[in-house]
Amino acid sequence: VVGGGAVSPGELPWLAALKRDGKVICGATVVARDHLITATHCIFDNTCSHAQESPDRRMGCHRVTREMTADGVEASRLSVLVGEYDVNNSQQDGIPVAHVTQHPDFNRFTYDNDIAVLRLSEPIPEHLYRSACLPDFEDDNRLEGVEAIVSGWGSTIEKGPPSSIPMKAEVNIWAQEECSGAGYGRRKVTPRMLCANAPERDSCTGDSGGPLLLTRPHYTIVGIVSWGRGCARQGYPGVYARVAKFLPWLKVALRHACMCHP
Ligand code: 4AZ
Repeated sequence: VVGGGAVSPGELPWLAALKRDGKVICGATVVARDHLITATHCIFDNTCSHAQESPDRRMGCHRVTREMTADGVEASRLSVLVGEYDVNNSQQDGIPVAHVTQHPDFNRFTYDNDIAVLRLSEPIPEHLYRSACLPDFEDDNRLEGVEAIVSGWGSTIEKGPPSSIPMKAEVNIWAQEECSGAGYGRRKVTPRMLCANAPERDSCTGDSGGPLLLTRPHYTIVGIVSWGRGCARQGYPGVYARVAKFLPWLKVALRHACMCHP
């Protein structure tokens, strides 16, 4: 997060860090005692998922094992840190991910539909978390001009190192028409995305998969950090997966699990 401040311990108890092979790679959001939401691009293996890939690009691939989910991601390599503050001095390995549901229409070139659901191998201990709420609306206009909070362990300046403690910043959600006409030009902002920023404030590398939250009336996840040109560049807002567009899909992927208790 660029231009923000430090999150206090316990302040955002739905904020989680996603680890792959023991290394923090992304953020995630707790929405039930054993389910989190993140970005599909965090776990989509670009180098391996397509059979036509040239042999040299396949070099970096992990071997296909029985632990692979139907979507081609090895859930066994993933774990989440919940209730953790300084991820460089972590007291836990993280809770193992049992299953990954990537959005079936994720587009690895445009990042359209950049959302995934993680199911944990065991529930998160009660004292470590609270669930964020899901939106109860699907319409776009409701979010226009609204203030929201982005948070995560990502870089605090463009091309900078990740942060060891979570940072947060208040940003404003753009009108969708302005967003799709922003500086991105041919890089498309689809109806499944939303833009948010403020002067000198933005999400950044490493915040991907983490939440964009409304604070009122309850903490509600309206966006998932997805992409953008650089960080906090004028005319190039952060782009987020627009959670309200995925409610029917989410209900199924979450198996109607118990959600937030406002
Ligand atoms: C990234 O690389 C990334 N400024 C995330 C968010 C933004 C840019 C890049 C938005 O993960």
